[in-house]
Amino acid sequence: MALTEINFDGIVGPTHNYAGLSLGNLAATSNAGRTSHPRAAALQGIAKMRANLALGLAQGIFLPHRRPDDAWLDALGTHAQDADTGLLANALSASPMWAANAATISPAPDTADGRCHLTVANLVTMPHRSHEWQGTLAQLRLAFADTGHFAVHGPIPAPFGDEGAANHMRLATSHAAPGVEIFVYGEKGGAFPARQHVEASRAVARLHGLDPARTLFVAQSQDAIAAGAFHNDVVAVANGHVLFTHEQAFADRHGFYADLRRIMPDVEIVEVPAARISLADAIRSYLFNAQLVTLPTGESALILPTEARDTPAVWRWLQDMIAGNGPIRRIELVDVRESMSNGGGPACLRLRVVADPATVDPRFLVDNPRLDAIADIVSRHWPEAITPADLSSPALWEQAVHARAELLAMLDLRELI
Ligand code: SUG
Repeated sequence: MALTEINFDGIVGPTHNYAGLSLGNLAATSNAGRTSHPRAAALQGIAKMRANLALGLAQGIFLPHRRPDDAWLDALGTHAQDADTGLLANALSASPMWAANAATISPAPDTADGRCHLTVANLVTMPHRSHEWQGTLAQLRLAFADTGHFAVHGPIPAPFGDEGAANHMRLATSHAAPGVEIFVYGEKGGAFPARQHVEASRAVARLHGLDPARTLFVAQSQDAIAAGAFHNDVVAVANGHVLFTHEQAFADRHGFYADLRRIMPDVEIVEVPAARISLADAIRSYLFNAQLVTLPTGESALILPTEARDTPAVWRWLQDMIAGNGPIRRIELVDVRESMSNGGGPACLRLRVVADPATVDPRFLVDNPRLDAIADIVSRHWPEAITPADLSSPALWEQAVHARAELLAMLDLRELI
């Protein structure tokens, strides 16, 4: 079968909660202390996957990690029972759901050895995310074990922060054609941490064997980071030959667009002016944290969170775009509110891998019957609600470990336990 884009969504884990751990992520910090609904959150994610299947797209999954992360607490010389509340919250985060931060992917047509390269993201900037890579790497090594087609790399060493695909874009005339890979990094300074360091981006490009003539390193604008764009995928998204971006996403947009047009003359840049949609509205609505996908018909579609409809300036702009002659012809809305309240939109929840599905371990691919079986486990075992006080409850920790074990057993993935 030909190369195709597979979206791997992180299944929302049973400890999903609002602990406000992500400085610079305005949704997460403003919802700190709220009651979360892990069961509803996971079912929303499953409904999004079903909607993608209905559009004719290939769909995969990544599994929740073990929480609390006893191995991490152990390495810190403590245990869930006696860890302070801050460390415990960091050990309980369900943040692996945001699969866009799992790894950076360079599809086979872009790499020197003709294999798809994947580098697990080290996520070193945020403590609650810094212990994800081990659990992610274990899954990447299983899902992409076929070394004839895939090369899986370990994390870039600290202190060079790497946030994975959330700060990486690929443009190509078709999924199977050589692409232009764009690494978007944050400059140091500003009110909030810049999580993607250029040193990490350059290392990933070297490890993947990318052609320097088709690889760009682009700085995020300080304004975007200061407005809460802790990842580039909150202000820009690319697919096929379309770049959809906010006017203020990049430090030097004219230089970037010129470089891009030189490498890819037929690129279509859909730029949203700040005069139509402010950075604040773009970030509130997650307009750019959409999944920009190519449908089997060849049409481009934008899969948006319902917050885009609820933000008047954004909805007006989208209506105008659809009525016009642009390359994005269709919009679809999905409800992922529980994840959105932690700053994770539709695009954060998925990792795109361009590959032949026949080369991927089938346990990581889903159709509707498999999603039914996952939804059944979620409905029976995921907590309905978690309050801040619940985080120190041994009963919650036990339920979380048991719920995940049930899911892994059903999916025949016990080796991840
Ligand atoms: O890293 N939220 C995540 C959201 C990640 C969104 N991903 C992309 N944009 N691709 C983050 O900030 C909140 C968890 C908390 O605060 O408890 C959190 O980690």
